[in-house]
Parts: sequence; C-alpha cells; structure tokens
Amino acid sequence: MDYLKKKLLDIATPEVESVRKLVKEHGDTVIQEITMGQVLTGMKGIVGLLTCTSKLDPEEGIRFRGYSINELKEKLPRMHDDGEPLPEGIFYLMLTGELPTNEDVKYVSNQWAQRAQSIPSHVFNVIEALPIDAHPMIQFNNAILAMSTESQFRKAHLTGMDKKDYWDPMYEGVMDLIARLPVIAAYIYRRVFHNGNHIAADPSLDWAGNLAHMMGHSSEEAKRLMRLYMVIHSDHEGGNVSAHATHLVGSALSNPYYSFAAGMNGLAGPLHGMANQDVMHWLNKLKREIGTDDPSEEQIKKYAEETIAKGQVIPGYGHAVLRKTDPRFQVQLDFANKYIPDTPYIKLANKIYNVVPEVLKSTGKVQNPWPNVDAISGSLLTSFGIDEYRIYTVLFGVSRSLGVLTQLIWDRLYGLPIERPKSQNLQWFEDQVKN
Ligand code: NMX
Ligand code: MLT
Repeated sequence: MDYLKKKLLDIATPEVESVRKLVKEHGDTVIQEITMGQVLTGMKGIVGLLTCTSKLDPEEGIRFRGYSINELKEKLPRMHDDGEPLPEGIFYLMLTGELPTNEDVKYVSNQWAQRAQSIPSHVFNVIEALPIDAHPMIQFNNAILAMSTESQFRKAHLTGMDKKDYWDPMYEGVMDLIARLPVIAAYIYRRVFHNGNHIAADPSLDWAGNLAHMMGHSSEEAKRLMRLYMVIHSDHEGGNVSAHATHLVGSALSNPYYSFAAGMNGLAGPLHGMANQDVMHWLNKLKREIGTDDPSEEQIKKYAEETIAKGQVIPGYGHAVLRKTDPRFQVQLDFANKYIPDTPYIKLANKIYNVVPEVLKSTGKVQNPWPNVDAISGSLLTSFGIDEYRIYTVLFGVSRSLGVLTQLIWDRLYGLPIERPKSQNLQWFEDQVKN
C-alpha cells in the first residue's frame, strides 16, 4: 500500500468508527425539523448528506477542510512564490484533511502524470465517432464512460471483496480518472476548435499546467490561471448537483466512472455548470443586440430587465445557498486585476456587477442577487485567449473531479449504504396541512 493510501486509512479509521457509533447509539435522535416549503422547493437547507471535503457558509462562501480560498492561496504549495496554489495540493487536503508538504504535492503530481499515460485507444475512438459539433460535454461524458472498461471496482466486487475494503479500488479508479481528465479535455478542445491538431502531454508539468499546455495555451500566465481555476472550482460541499449526483450513483456501488459521469451530466445543466458558457452567450448577445462592445450601465440594466421580463434567468447571478458575492468570483477578479486589468471583458463583467444585483433585488423574489463563480470565469478565460466558450463546462468538470471523487472515496470509507429517500404523492402533502 502506498504512503498516501496508508495515511488515508489511518486518518479514516477513527472517523469510520464514529459514524458507526452515531448510527448505532443515536440513530433515533431527531436532528432537524423540515418544512413543506423545503421539500417542495429543492430540499434547500435540509441536511441529508455527510461530506468532509468542504463546507459552504451562505455569507462567507466555501471553506475546504476549514480553510478559505484566500488562506489556501498562502498555505498550499505553489509552483512559484508569487503564483497560484496547485490543484494537487487541494486534492491532498480534501482527501486527508491535512495541509500537504511540497513532497506530498510532488507525489500526487507524479502519480497523475504516470497514470495519464495509459488511456486506452478506444476512448479516443469513441470521441472521434461523435460529430465534431456535438457539444464538448457530450464528448467528455462519452469518454468518461468509455474509460470505465478500465475499472477495477466491479472486478473487486465480483471477487467477493469485504465491503469495508471497497475504498481501495475506488481510490485507484479515482486516481486514474483524475489523472486522465486533462488529456481528454484537451483532446476534445483541440479536436473541436483546432482542427484535431493535438499537443502531447509534457510529463514534467503539473496537472493544471499540463492541461493549459495541451490546450495550446502555454504562457506562464495561462498556466497560472488554469491552476487557480482548477482549485476554486474543485468542490462546493456535498449538495450541489454534480456532487450529489456522483454520490447518489456511487451509493449503488457503481464504479467511479459511472458515478462521475452522472455528476457531469448534472454539471451540463444551465442552472449548474453550463452557466459559465451561458454567461458568455448572454454577454455576446447583449453586445450584439445593443450594437456596441462597450455598453453603458444604463443599457446593461435595461437589457437585464428585459431578460427577466421574458421569464429567463441572468446567468452567473444567484445561488441556492450563498447570500453574498461568491468569493470565487472575487478571487478571479483579483487575478484579472493583477494580470490583465482593464481588458474589455473584465471591464464589462465589472459593469454588469454594478447593475445586475439591483435589477435582481427589484424582482422581490431572488434570494441571492450577487454573482456566483460563473459570472466572471468566461471573461477571464477569454481574456487569456481561451475564447471558445463551449469548452468552459468541460474545464469546470475537470476541476470538479477533485472534490466529488474525493467525496466518493470517503463514501466508501464510511461504508455509506444505498441512498433511498421516501417520496409521496400530492395527496399526501395536502393531507399534512389538513391536519
Ligand atoms: N436571474 C433571474 N431570476 C433568478 C435568478 C437569476 N440569476 N436567480 C434566481 N432567480 C429566480 C428563480 O428563477 C426563482 O424564480 P421563480 O420563483 O419564478 O421560479 C426565484 O428567483 C427564486 O429563486 P432562488 O430561490 O433565489 O434561487 P434557486 O435556489 O431556486 O436557484 C440558481 C439558484 C443558481 C439556480 C439561480 O439563482 C439561477 O438560475 N441563476 C442563474 C444560473 C446560474 O448562474 N447558475 C450557476 C450556479 C453556480 N454554479 O456554477 O453551479
Ligand atoms: C457549485 O460550485 O457547485 C455551485 O456553486 C452550485 C452549488 O453550490 O449549489
């Protein structure tokens, strides 16, 4: 057993025991009251999941194992003193709960570089069998499923493995999958947007730097942006659609590929990860319809009001949990101000930030009028030359693998059972208020 797995097992053993004890000794303790409104409007606020990787505070935003993004910018290993934290580090932190050393990060980076080298050729054949204009998320998800021929998880199940050991083949599958996603994402990007002119991986690079390199954006700044992007999109506790879907499918003891593909199908929805593409669509339509690349705040306000009047949402704004500006928005704005202040898309994103919250507040129904992570990520990528916005949700997905797949390893460590909530028909709900 390698040192990381050994460490994980040592850390997990007492936690697994605590979970068993809670279920056994306090299984009947009532921990929460639930309202009709919560059940009928997306189960918001109902605690229904056990997740250790990160926690979302409505006012403050995300903390990964207790650390805010700004704290992690200081505490996680970086490639350069003035650079961004490495995704390998946040993976290690989410997995073990401990801050990694430079050596730990190197170990993860080397593991991923090695495991990325052996993607079977049929995975690329599956991508090539799809029309070139199939959305990149369709290509991404097909490739993920195609990679499941590699899964040891099902084989372990068939050999009659003790269920407390399932975390081990899950860990192996997760490490393979995370390692290979940048190669797959870059392959799809070059296939769709660069005439299939592919760029080989550079195993000397880190995971995110290599992704930027294989996409053909190999300036130092683009690599720094990719590291930051991969860190901040990695996890948002357990209830978001991509994490929840991955976890739910995993609860049937589906292998990591099936489980992650389920999560990615959820990420492809416009109210979740696809919002990063829709923001760019909305911005460009706004510019086209107003007839200028530099609209005034007054013009943006009118356009936003028209969007709402048509019964549509303004992508990049609002959140199911957050009630303040998403710190992931702010950290991207800080990055833009450091490297590319005053570029047209960043200026436009700032103007929108000045007017859209007031427009949303004036509807009287939007719970959170502030920008989320997607409000600026596309403007930032575009400003660094990655302007093919149909790839954006794939990039979100590559990053999200770090969190949801770590959660999946912990699900198997905890030995969580199959998930099966109760449903009721309308009559039942109406009967509840009659009494
Ligand atoms: N523009 C217009 N209307 C909105 C917006 C928005 N950005 N956000 C919420 N509303 C509406 C919402 O559609 C609902 O209307 P109705 O009652 O007529 O159905 C009402 O306000 C109340 O919704 P909330 O309770 O505030 O939001 P909810 O928790 O249901 O949904 C989102 C959260 C994120 C789905 C919602 O804010 C939204 O659709 N935002 C735009 C899409 C987006 O940016 N998604 C990305 C989220 C982050 N991510 O990366 O996943
Ligand atoms: C996410 O990053 O998953 C989104 O902000 C959505 C969420 O947390 O519900």
